[in-house]
Amino acid sequence: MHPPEILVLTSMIQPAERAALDAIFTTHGPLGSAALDALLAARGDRILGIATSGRELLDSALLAKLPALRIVACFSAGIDRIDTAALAARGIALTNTSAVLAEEVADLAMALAVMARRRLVAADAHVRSGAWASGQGFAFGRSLQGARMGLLGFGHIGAAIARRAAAAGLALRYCTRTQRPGLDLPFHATPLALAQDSDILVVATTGGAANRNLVDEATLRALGPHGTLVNIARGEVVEEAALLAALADGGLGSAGLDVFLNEPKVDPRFAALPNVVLAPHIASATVETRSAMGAHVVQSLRAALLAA
Ligand code: 8YV
Repeated sequence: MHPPEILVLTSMIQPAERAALDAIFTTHGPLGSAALDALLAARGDRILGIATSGRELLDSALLAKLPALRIVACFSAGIDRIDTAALAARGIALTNTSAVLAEEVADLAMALAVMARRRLVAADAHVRSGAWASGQGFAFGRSLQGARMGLLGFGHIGAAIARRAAAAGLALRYCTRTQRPGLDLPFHATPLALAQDSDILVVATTGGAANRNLVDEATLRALGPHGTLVNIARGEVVEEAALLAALADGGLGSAGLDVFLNEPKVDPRFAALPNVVLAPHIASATVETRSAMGAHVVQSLRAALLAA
């Protein structure tokens, strides 16, 4: 009995978990486009599962070449580049790692909020440059104590951020498409209303076309000159040109960003801004969490394709 064949579209699964996939499945990929086309032409009808990530495109054209596909296991929370409607129409299972990585991503969201409001990047430079030693003063930051934190999105990640923020003394409010029954926090129906009632706005929504520019110029400027934006979701959710302008002219006080519109080719204007913390999409990127995410992918595929 040959092991079930799966297609691996992502190179982000760590070696130990990739070895686990190789041990129980016949694995193909990751492959360049020409080699992938050749594989699909030769064996596409034998591929039963896919291991992918939120950064890979899995569209209807690719799915059409996989008539026997039964499961897609996604090594990420975000599934905005996966044609989920096409999967649902064919009854193909889809799993992701939202629950696995939520605590890790929430840690980084809180770190970005603290670093942005307490000016940690500028503080580090102040010491390294010798400015402190030479007697130069360092301007105050803004406190998080009692600050109003608005959560835009309240899934696994938003809820994990809320637990941390509540324990740290922040006053929580949220905005989601529909109000959450039983969630005893102030609800706002729009991002603008949330920003008008927040000192810190944390973007924890899904990405994709439906949420493009959800955080627009008016919302950014409603946070104000002492306000802070944190984005650990997707770059396209925030109107980036408006963000750059508001950070540059003081309409927005500070930002902590782990995601960008055209990452990894980040707009060079960010590098010139002293009031922004920049991270290279590392919210889930720890040894422990990436290993757990890979194990979740292995288990999802095993359960779907090797169940007794
Ligand atoms: C991924 C992400 O975890 O989970 C997501 O949606 O944005 C990332 O942190 C990482 O890219 C691995 O796919």
